[in-house]
Amino acid sequence: MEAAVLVRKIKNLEIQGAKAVALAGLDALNLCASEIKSNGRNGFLRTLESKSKLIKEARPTEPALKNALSFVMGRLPKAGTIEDAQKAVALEVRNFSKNIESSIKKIGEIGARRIPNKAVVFTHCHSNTVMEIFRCAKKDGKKFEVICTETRPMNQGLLTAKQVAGMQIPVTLIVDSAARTFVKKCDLVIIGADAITSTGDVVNKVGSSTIALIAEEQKKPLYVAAGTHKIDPETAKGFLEPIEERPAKEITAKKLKGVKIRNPAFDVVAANRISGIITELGMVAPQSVSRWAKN
Ligand code: RUB
Repeated sequence: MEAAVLVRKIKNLEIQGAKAVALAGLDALNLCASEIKSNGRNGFLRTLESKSKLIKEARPTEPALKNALSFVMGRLPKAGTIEDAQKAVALEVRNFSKNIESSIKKIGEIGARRIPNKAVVFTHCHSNTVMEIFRCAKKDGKKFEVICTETRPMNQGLLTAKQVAGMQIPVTLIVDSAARTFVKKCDLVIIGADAITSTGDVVNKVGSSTIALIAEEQKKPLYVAAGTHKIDPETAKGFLEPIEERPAKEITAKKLKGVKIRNPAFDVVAANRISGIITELGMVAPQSVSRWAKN
């Protein structure tokens, strides 16, 4: 596959979820490195840097993607041939990808311990990390059920429901607007994340902040499952996490005269509404992000 095709798939959500986006972005960078035609090493590196920037821009609210690509670009050898640089890209892409996979495995084990036997777990959108928690809890012999939202406008919740059912876990799919009715009936909420800010706020699929408010109102714990590669270092410098605004056609294909359509893909769950962030380093308080991020 060509790098440009992969980037298109990331942009149009054929590849979705922060983990899958980061892994696909790494693959795209590796493909770019093998596609670049350049005589000199410096030209190669300049072109690769601009390709890396384009890949990062495919999904603006994805620090895991940005961190992964910056990590690889920052570890390329300072001297040597183009082939040396290409080999280094391939090696670092492999290393970072393995890192993401092992982080999710660890989060799965830690998160599964928070699911009590016979629990009803509420989730939103589709998170590969939350899926791993469900997989581990099932493997541990826990009996539990899942309620998930359909997640308008792109219906990622249908994938969640399908995968959960595939694990032989009872699952109920609801419309997003029924969230309050069903959070009342659940024992805990577990959602994924696209970004973690330096103050411990979490950015996830639009609707997450409403679910967090309901969870607070109903006194239900809300956990966020997310690896530390999702921390956005830019937020520590004072920048706000950018919220991706997606095309109006995702909401309706109809032309509605005089109607403005807004389609933000994400919203922000305040740190004080999060009972814990489940990371590969352990269950941590969102308020302690800046401390554990350095370790
Ligand atoms: C997906 C979304 C998910 C996180 C989970 O949004 O908000 O909750 O990405 O990440 P989109 P992970 O469908 O717009 O990509 O899969 O790494 O747990």
